[in-house]
Amino acid sequence: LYAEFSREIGAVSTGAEVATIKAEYLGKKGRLNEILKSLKDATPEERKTLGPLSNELKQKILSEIDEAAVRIEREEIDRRLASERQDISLLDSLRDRGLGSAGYHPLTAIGREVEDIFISMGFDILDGPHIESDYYNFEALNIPANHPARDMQDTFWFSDMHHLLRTHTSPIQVRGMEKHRPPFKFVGPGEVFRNEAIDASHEAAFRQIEGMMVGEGVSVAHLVHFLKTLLSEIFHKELEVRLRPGYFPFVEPGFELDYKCLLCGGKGCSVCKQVGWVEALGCGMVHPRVLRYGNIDPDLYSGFAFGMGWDRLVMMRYGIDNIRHLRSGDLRFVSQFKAY
Ligand code: FA5
Repeated sequence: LYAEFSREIGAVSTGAEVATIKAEYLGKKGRLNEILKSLKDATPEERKTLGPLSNELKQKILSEIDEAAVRIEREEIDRRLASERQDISLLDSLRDRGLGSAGYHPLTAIGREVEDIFISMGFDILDGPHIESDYYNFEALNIPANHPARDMQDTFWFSDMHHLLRTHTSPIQVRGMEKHRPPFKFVGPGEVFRNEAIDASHEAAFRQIEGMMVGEGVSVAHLVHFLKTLLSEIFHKELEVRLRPGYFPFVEPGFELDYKCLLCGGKGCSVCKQVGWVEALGCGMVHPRVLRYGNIDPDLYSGFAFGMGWDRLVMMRYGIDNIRHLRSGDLRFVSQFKAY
């Protein structure tokens, strides 16, 4: 009986066949049960040896049936893996079908480069919401209600007049101070929104990268060092930059940093408004009142902060002469930036 079973079980290739064999040998009317039934006609002596023998046989058959079921399941998985295999990158097949290829949008590509540079300098990456409260976007940044500086950024307000689309990434400074105790340094990249006239270098939705470092003895020298390192790593060369005094209520002193326009070499074009320099970022030493809003004692700690225009960085890096291309959704534009 076992020899016959072995031959049959060795040849099965489906789960249904295994079930049939199981019924044939181990079912109520199965072949093993027939043997067990016939034991009643055997002598007590014969029963003594045949009983344990048939039990042993039953266990052996059961375990081989289990093994066969596992083997078949595994074969079925292998078969499906082979037949349902998919090329998840799809790059080659898209190219073969003449459908072009995937690539990062230049804003994404530069964003990742900037994040990597800051991570290598020990900065954390923080995030914040697009919809902000008056408190985070203005008040905690030393811009109280009715302060004229509120008019520097044309704000999209919600009808409750307490919420708005953030006009800059600076609210991330306040959120960062709530989470971190000095010393700390972080950057916060993201989309910002302003209700303003659009031209070659101004959008109503654009990106900024906020940066903040707070600790004992942090000075303007640190600020200049980090910004210079960032710019030379992004452009793979020393950029010609100039630092001008700039007014932002949340820093004191405040500066604006411009770089020599790479599109016209400083001669003047539509992006730099014929002045030869592009406004890259605002920065300065964090105002003591802002540190206090973050529960940081300005007598013990100082810090710098900057907010950099991400779109303009991308434009300089790739020689893009109009900011509107970046969000045009025009495939002829984005397909020029390939991942390989
Ligand atoms: C600010 O938004 C400040 N929050 C920056 C700051 C942060 C100062 C921390 C001090 C400390 P400003 O409005 O100048 O500043 O914008 C910063 C940069 O964003 C500009 O230098 C420019 O590169 C970019 N930018 C501003 N407006 C636009 C726009 N409409 N389209 C594209 N880029 C813009």
